[in-house]
Amino acid sequence: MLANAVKAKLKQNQAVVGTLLDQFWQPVTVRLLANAGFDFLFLDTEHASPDNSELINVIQACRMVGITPIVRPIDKEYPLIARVLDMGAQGIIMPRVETPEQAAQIVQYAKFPPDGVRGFGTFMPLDYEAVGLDDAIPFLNEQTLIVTQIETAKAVERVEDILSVDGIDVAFIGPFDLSTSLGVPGQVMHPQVIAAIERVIAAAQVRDIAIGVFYQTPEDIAFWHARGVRFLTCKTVSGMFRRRAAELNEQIRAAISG
Ligand code: 3PY
Ligand code: MG
Repeated sequence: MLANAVKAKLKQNQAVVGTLLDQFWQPVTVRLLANAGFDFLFLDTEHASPDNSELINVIQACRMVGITPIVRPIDKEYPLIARVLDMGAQGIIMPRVETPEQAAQIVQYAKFPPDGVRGFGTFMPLDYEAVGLDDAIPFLNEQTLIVTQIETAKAVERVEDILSVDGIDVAFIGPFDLSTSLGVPGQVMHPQVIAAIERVIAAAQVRDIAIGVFYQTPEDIAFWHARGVRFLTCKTVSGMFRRRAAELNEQIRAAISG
C-alpha cells in the first residue's frame, strides 16, 4: 500500500513544497512536475473543472511517479469528498471552512468507520493490490491528509474552535479569499492579512497541526516558512506557464532589438 509521503514529512516537522494544478490535466503534466521535484500537487476542482476521467488519470499518474495527489473539492459534501478519495487522492483540501461543525463533518466524510462514515468500495487507493478491509481501512484512515482552509474573517474568528476538531492535519490559509474577506482584496501581504494569518499559526501550533499557505512568489513563501508554515504551495501551473512564456518573449525581443 502506498504511504502518504507528505503526511510523513509533516509529522517529522519537515517542509513540503507543491504547486496548484488548474489546467493541463494530463499525466504528462504530472510527470513534468514530479520531475521538477515537487512533493505534492494541489489538484484544484474548486476553481478549475477537470472531468472525472482527467482527474482519475492525473491522480493515478501522481501515485505512479511519486508526487502526492491532494484534491480540493468544490464543497463540503460527501459525494465530492468520497469520489476523489476513491480515485486515489491521498488527501483533501477543503475550502471555506468556517465552523467546527463543518470541520468535523469533513473528517467524518473522509474516514472509514469507526473514525467516520466513508463507504468502502474501490481498488484505486490501494493501487489494485489485494488487501483485506481489516488492513486497508486503518491504513487509509491513517494516511489520508485532511487540510482545512481558513480563508475568511469568520473562520479566523473561530479558528481555535475549528482546529480543536480531531483529525485535521493542516490549517491552510487562502490569502486571496482572506484578503478579500478582510476588505483588502488581493493585498496578500497587507498587515491585516498578516495579523490574521499569525492568529491561525498560533492556534495551529499549540494544537500540533501543520500550517499551509498558497503564495505566488518564493519570497512570500520564505516569509511564511520562517514563521513556521511547512505546507508550502507556490503558484498555479497556468500562472507558471504564462509568466515563463512572457519572460521568454521579452528576452527574445530584447536580444534581437538593435
Ligand atoms: C485563496 O487564496 O483564496 C486560495 O484558496 C488559494 O488556494
Ligand atoms: Mg480560496
